[in-house]
Amino acid sequence: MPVAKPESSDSRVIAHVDMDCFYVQVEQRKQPQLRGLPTAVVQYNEWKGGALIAVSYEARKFGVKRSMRGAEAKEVCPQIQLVQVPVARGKADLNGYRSAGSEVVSILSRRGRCERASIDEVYLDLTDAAETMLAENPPQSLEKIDEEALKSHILGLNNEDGSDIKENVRNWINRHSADHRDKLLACGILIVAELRMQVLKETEFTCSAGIAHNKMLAKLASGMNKPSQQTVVPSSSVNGLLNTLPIRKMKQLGGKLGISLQTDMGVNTVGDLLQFPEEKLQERYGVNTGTWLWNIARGISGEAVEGRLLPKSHGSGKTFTGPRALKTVPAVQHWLNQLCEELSERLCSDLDQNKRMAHTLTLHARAYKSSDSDSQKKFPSKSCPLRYGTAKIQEDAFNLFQAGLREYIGFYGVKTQGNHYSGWGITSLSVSASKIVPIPSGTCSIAKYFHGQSTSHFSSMQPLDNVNGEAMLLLPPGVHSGSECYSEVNSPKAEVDFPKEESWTEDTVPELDLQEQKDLSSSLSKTQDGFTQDISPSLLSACLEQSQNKQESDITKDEGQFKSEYNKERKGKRVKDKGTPSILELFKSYNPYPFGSSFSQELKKTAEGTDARLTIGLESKGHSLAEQSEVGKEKPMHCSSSGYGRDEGDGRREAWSYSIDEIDPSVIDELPPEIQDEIKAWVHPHKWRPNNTVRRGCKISHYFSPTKKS
Ligand code: TTP
Repeated sequence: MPVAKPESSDSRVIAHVDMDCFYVQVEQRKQPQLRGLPTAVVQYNEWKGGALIAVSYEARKFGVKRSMRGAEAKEVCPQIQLVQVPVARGKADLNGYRSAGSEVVSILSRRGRCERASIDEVYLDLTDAAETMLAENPPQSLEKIDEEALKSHILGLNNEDGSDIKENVRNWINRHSADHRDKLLACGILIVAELRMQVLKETEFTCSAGIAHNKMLAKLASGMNKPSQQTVVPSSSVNGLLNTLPIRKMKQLGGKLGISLQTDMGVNTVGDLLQFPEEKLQERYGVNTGTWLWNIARGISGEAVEGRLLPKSHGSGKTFTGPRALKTVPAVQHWLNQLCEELSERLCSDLDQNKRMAHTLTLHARAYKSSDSDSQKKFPSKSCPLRYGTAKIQEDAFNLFQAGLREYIGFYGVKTQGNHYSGWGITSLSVSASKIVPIPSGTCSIAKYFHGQSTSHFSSMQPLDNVNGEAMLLLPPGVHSGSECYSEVNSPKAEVDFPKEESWTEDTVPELDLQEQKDLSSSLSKTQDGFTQDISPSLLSACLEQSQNKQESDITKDEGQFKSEYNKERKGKRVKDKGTPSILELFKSYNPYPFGSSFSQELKKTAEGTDARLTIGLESKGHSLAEQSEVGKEKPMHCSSSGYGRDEGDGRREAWSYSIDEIDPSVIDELPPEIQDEIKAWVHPHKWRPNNTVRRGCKISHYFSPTKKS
């Protein structure tokens, strides 16, 4: 939670811009004949005409609400135009809305720091622009003030005496006696009005805005007068605004914290918080939250506008309500595959267009258990480091699901009926990719790129194709998905920064309330600790795998850059090149299931009583490695990044075996020295010593990202 500045020093000019009935506007731009008509965007399904997800202001006048189904909307407004959300892969396709949002962002970002807060929401820090205007071209010097600015709602401005409202606004903007902060807000009014007009001109979309001295107040204000209007919160009106504001309406207080404030402290409005000393709030809710509550009661918020035009995370999800609930593992896998395919596509295009990579994959689901007393139990969200490539994401997501399901249903608590699990159903599924960071460019060495590369995260994972869902669920935990390797997403806390992030998921959106979306953002951010800025070595091959034609040239470019950087790094050290060899080629062809390989056999023979193959890249703890290999006797063991896994109580760690046959010897020289040493230790096991540690993050296991054998 940000440490707030004292109120008096907050002279920033912050705007929150929110598109009006956004999806409707996007559809109306596509079909201009719908403009001005009561319209709603509906996510179609057979049940009562599907769920409304956006409603035009004309339709709202008839009482149409987002919570309605299409059929209900028709009842209250027979002439309503229902437009279906585009569909791809059997689910809503939001790409058109996303890019429409980007058009708006590109316009709004012209006057100051801009933070894209969701698909249709933006924060702007216009302080510099306002200061410049005040110094060079103050409102008083303007011949004419734009009509749009004059339509602004200025909280606290008395419009009840019958005077001309626009004239009152003009006077407020032009006040010579105003303090510096109000003068800055006056400039903000003009700038935001101009930006909104520009958005309308260039995109045909209307939007509403709040203008204040901080994000919290600007956000509160933007929703007060819609559509296509702007609202201003001078500091003198802050108390009046907050005194009567229901506590649950406040950003971040829509959930558990808000409920606790109401029930435990008797706080119903934000103003009610004023009665509590800071210490009391800290005592009850902890130091940070207590201080934060004390501050918001006074309209103080130090949260900065982040310069971020791109989403913080990507997500893809779908709900399966009522009879559509998924009740078999294969059904879940089918949908997960669709979701992962979409996610992977978006990750690749983010990489392609913005040179950014995501590092954490998270699976969320909602489920029910009909025959369980603990029916309130939530399906645990699971996350792991993200490996690029559709097949890998699908594989990892499925394993995350299984880990979650095992925990959710209780290991032995499942009664099976054929391939159906009578006791549970999945009502929503989503996969998200977070911790998105730009690829470091320029001087980074390959070693730095790869440092901390996370490999697979599922110990002893079996290929799934031959195992039916039922069997998978009944295998002991360590056998099929290695739950110790998954990090559980923490429960959300109050210090969430925004409720609607692009991580929210399409089909789930109608059923996710804002708090839940916020919770999702929060939980995603909680999983990010401990990750280094790494790049997945499987990335390039993964993207190739996904879209051969389009991506190939870019990938090749990246590979070239990648190789040349590494070559530079090696400063002329001779790299053997026999035409094909490249570590990237190796990644493309790497086979993670090398059972029966001659290498493992060879090492078995030569490694002086210890099965050396399983110690590569691992810190073996306790258990004999041969014992571990028993687990994967029939099926190959999988790798896991030791950095993310939790040891089991018995100290067992993940294992990973390689086939030397699969490693093109000509690429070995391209590897960093640490890795070369490690490989040499395989090939000359007599030189291998159990305690021979290589630098953490530079192990061979960090380079070879396994994928499911096709
Ligand atoms: P909102 O900004 O919440 O709403 P809106 O733009 O439709 O209307 P308003 O003028 O009141 O701001 O959401 C932006 C878009 O996000 C919305 O047009 C459709 C989509 N959305 C969903 O799909 N499901 C939801 O539950 C919400 C809240 C939004």
